[in-house]
Amino acid sequence: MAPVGPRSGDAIFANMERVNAELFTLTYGATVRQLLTDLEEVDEVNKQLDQMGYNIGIRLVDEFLAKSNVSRCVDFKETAEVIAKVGFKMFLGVTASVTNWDADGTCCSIVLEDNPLVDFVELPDTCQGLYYCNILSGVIRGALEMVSNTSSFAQPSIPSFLWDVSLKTEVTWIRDVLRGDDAYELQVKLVKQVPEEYPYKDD
Ligand code: MYR
Repeated sequence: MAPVGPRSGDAIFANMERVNAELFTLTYGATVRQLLTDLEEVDEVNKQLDQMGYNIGIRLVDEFLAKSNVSRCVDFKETAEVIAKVGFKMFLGVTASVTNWDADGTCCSIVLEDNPLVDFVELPDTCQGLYYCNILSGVIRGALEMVSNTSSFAQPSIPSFLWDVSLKTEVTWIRDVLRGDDAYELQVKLVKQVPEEYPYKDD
């Protein structure tokens, strides 16, 4: 019989992390299931998941900045890398890669090989049009509205520390393993950069 003794802190934390991740995955699944019951139409569920993600995303940036050592990104390319490598790791426990940049650096894909949201998930035929992970597109869209890039918007008349730039994006699924594709791929398209001047005047 194997000796029974105190388990190392690392083992306990690893186990807690696994349990937390499973609980999160199951809770998300229960939320999607409830939305399907309540809203009946998969298109409505897709919209609702996106909106829930957006509401989370606009709040996530503060936590992200508080917990990470990341400072302001210089452009959209750096921001996309930070989301894929640091943001996904922090909030989902996996990293993603950024690919398929267009020529002017305003459109890219974030590709996830591993997606803990879909552990234990199999979609029935009645859910064919469902974007099960649509919460993620909303999270990215919301988070990007709250970040500010220092040099991507030039406004020479105002000192750079007095303005922020909100990034308005469209985020759409290109590939989805639950729909038979080989990976999860989100296209992130920068539509507009909106300068937000601080309401601050030094008289
Ligand atoms: C800045 O330029 O202000 C820093 C930009 C940091 C953006 C980080 C946003 C984190 C959102 C993570 C999304 C995770 C999805 C699961």
